[in-house]
Amino acid sequence: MGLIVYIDMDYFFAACEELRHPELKGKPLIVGTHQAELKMRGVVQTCNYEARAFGIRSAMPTQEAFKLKPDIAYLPSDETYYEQISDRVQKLLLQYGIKMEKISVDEFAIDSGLEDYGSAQLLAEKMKENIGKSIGLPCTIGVSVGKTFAKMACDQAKPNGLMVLKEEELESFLKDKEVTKLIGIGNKTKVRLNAMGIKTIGDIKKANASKLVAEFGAVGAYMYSLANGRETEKIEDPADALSIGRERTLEHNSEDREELLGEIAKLSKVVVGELKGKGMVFKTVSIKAKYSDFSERIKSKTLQHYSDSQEPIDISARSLIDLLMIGKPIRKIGVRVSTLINAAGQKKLT
Ligand code: TTP
Ligand code: MG
Repeated sequence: MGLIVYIDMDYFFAACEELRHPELKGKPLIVGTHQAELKMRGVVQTCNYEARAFGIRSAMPTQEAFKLKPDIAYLPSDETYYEQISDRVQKLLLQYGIKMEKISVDEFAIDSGLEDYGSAQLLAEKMKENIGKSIGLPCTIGVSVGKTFAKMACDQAKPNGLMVLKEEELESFLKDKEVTKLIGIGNKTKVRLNAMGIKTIGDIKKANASKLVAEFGAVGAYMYSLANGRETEKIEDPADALSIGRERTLEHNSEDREELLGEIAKLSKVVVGELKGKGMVFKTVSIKAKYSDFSERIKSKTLQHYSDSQEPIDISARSLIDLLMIGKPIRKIGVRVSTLINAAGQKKLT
């Protein structure tokens, strides 16, 4: 594995709207969950940086945002359009790098295959410029020795930034940061860590590894190695597996079957959209759960016939979800279809 280039589009949904409504550029703008007539019932999905200057943030009730900036521009979310732009960014990035993982609608992790920081930085600069010129959108890029550190560099460089975080700089980069800056550590874990006298990532590094494991299990081992600058997560390139998938981290950990199936249905809709766009049909459905302790399980089902519709995915999910609900809260859910052939039925994708 070479250096990882991690790309996160800036204020993505709102930036996509500015692209087709250039008159809104430079003015505070919210993209919200609800149609304009019902906007006060919804929440802010994202907002541009002009709106952030007023203290407006993702997940804030729209009503609250309007209190902070009464004359702010508002647009309802149009996720089909954002997915299209996301696909264009993905296609553009596929030209670079040896492996790419689409992390979310606006995040991509690329294995550059490069070992030296200078060349990786040059590659990142080219990508940033290309996304800006060809698509017209700003993004921020982090480059580092692994996916997590590259993402942390990216977060720190936002917006419209580029940061190369070298292995030898990791210790000082991590040392004084609050524990929640480590990807995967939420507020609950933070409270428990604080109770153990651990406030910064540097404190995790100095902590006793077996105590962390005793307290947090796999999560403890994970945070200890990251705090020590060791990173093990690989780039998972779906092209290797000839499949199409999407996953999403849930807003709260969940053990609610219907809620999980609802999330799966949203993901399978997007997967089927991409599948149809590529003119493909599938025969295997996989559902993946990542649990609160960071362990993962994948369960699959093979259909009798090829399909390109959402229904068989959602029906399969109803039986697969029971195999995944093992008494541990689920933090991330994924849907993937595989055994793909093109809809004409002849050629296997290679
Ligand atoms: P993010 O990358 O977290 O946020 P962003 O791109 O809007 O802003 P930036 O990266 O510059 O900080 O999320 C990507 C998109 O996901 C975002 O544009 C809208 C959507 N989203 C929600 O719908 N709800 C949320 O709570 C969050 C955080 C994001
Ligand atoms: Mg973003």
